[in-house]
Amino acid sequence: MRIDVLTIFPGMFSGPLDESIIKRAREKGILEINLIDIRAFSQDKHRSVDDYPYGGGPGMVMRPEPIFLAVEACIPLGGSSPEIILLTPQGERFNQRLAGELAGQEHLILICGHYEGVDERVRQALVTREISIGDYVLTGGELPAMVIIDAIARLLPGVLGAPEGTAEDSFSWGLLEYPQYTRPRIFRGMEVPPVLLSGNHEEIRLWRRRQALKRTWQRRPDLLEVANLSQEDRRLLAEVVSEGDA
Ligand code: 9D3
Repeated sequence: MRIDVLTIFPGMFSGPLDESIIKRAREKGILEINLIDIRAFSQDKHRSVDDYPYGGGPGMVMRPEPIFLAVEACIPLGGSSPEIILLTPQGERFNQRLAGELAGQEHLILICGHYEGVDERVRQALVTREISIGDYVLTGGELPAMVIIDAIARLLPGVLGAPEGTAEDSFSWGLLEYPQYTRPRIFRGMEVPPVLLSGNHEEIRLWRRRQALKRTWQRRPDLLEVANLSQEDRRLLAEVVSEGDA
């Protein structure tokens, strides 16, 4: 997969995309990330990328020309048309479903918005979808672009090692995880639940499932509304709810 990122702050991307799993995905050639400095496509002598809003008002607006030229430079002649995504607080909320959808594309162009926004004609004539990563105010689209790249990268075939922890079964999907422990068995007086040392795999499975359901019920009851629960899950959940403890 190829991802072109258009930004006025390409330096912000050094680090997060050069480490760990994304670094390896790039080295393996599974993921190609190109950082494009929008300012390099500004034609005026001051290399300006923003201007005053027509009609007045506070702040600045990103000029259309450098963005159009940068996007056009990314579109291969006679190739399949890339998805052109504007990162903006006004976009569709990013989630795992959208990550999966985007991971199926051959070529993405991510445009990082800034200032008070981008000229509306970028939306009108260039952008194929708009994405927000959540309801909080950031300074620009750069961190959202990195979040989206990270979520997509781990879904690309061959990026994660064994597709064991990757492809969660339909039952685990959308539940919070059960508590995990490693050595030592007693750390600063806090003990590992004995069931995990019992060697009884069925007991362990039931305990973990119960813990996952309990945690989800306590912290994210909204997830249980849409979760795919088995008969056994419903029984365990009913126990957890009737207990009503912490
Ligand atoms: C002060 C300007 N705001 C007026 C209500 C709108 C605004 C525009 C641009 C607020 C923040 C930003 C910068 N943020 C993004 O470009 C952005 C973003 C975000 O702030 N939160 C969640 N997802 C995203 S995606 C892009």
